Amino acid sequence: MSHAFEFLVVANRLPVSADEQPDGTTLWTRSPGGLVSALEPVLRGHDAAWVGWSGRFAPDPYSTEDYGRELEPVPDGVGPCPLVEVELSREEVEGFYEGFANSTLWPLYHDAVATPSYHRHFWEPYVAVNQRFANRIADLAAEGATVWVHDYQLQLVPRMLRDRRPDLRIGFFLHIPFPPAELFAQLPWRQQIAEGLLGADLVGFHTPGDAANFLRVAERFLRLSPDGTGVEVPDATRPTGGRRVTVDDFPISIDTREYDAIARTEEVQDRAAELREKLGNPRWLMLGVDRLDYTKGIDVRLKAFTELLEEGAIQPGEAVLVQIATPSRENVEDYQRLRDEIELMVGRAIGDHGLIGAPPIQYLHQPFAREELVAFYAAADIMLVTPYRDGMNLVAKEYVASHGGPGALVLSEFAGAAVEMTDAFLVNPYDAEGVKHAIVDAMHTPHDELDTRMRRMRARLFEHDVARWAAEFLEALDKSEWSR
Ligand code: ADQ
Repeated sequence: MSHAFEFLVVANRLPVSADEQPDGTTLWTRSPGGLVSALEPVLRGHDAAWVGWSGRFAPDPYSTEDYGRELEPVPDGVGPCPLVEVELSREEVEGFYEGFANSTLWPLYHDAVATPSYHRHFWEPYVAVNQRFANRIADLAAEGATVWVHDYQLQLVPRMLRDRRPDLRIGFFLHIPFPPAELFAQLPWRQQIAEGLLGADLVGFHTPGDAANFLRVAERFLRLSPDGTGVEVPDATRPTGGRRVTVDDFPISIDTREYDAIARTEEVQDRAAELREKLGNPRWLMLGVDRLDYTKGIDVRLKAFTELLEEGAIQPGEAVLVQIATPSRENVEDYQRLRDEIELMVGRAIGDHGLIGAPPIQYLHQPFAREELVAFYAAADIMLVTPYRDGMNLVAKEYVASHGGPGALVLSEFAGAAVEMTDAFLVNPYDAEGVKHAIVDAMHTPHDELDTRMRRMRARLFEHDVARWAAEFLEALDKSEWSR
């Protein structure tokens, strides 16, 4: 592709997935998601492309099995804009993605709730893959183009890109939390990561706390002098010898109107009623929806719910907990162990407290279509979102957007969403008694109060949707020092 683009979105994954079929052809499907729908208008309005990995493995030049195999190029028209694939081999995915991204950075950035692994054989492919991304972008971007890099898999890209293309306007957004400096200190490559991010003109986070953590890291490990809104970094290519990096919070959101509209359809309303019916029309339908990830605190709510059954605060048949846990990162060992732990907890609770035909917990380890998820949200009286740490947590927002009437959101203080959603029943997920209290409180709060709290959360969510998030980030990038 020799065309030079004015606007590039860069993320680990392309907004499509490629499934290789038994007959050797590739089936391309669009991955629906908040980021794609938020960016769609911007992508369409600009001369734009999306750079990322397709999810399939590039041939390994050292493998005889792969001899002569080539990847079919991404066909035109499958995405919202031209898609540029960065090819990754199976080995690179193991080191860069399953290794450094998901076994080092993911646990470290989530308060080390699982022990991060620090291996040079993870770091090296992380550097190599980030460099490949940077090279691709450098070759594709028009003079003075805007580049928006996403997430923890690509933190070295801003600096690598600036080294080759100082003319570009570079924004970076982190979708997960940024840890406190004391924890970030563990990372053997802390300086390289901090410098990598500071290659951007604008670095965005979900919450003010994340932004403050990052500025403190710049101070402590790079000996810079940040102020409240950014930091000056040395830059020999500038006449002043330096440039300013803006650092700010941009809490991501969802397409609120779309969730609300889906929830209002007759099909979804009927399905919500049918789900309640099938679950035995319990007085309280409680719901958890998460990727099966150890940061999400699925165990927290299972434990709380089970203890409430044991203590009689919930009578058998009175409440049902539906836990939807999407399969996730199944090649990473911690995730395999977590699945066993969760399924043991569910099995025990059903064994100890189930009635014939009426288990107190329904566990679904499956992906669902959006309409079906919305039907669950619409049906649920109490939504349980109890992560130990979460960048934002879109599920909390999706519930509020989809649940028109009175309903209660039990929400961890350690989710980014808690900053905005102060009308939720906020809990400390490490405090088992506190979580139980919040659930009981949610069960017995009068409907008119639940209704008022829900209305306030919905009003905020309608005003702050994902389109506004993207627009505010791009506007701030536009105003960053680059343009002066
Ligand atoms: P995630 O950790 O994936 O995202 P979250 O924000 O909750 O967490 O988003 C999960 C998404 O997956 C939601 O849109 C949800 O509807 C969907 N989903 C969950 N279970 C599903 C199922 N069974 N079938 C289909 N869809 C399902 C990361 C960060 C978050 C941050 C987002 C966005 O960890 O903190 O909010 O990025 O920045």
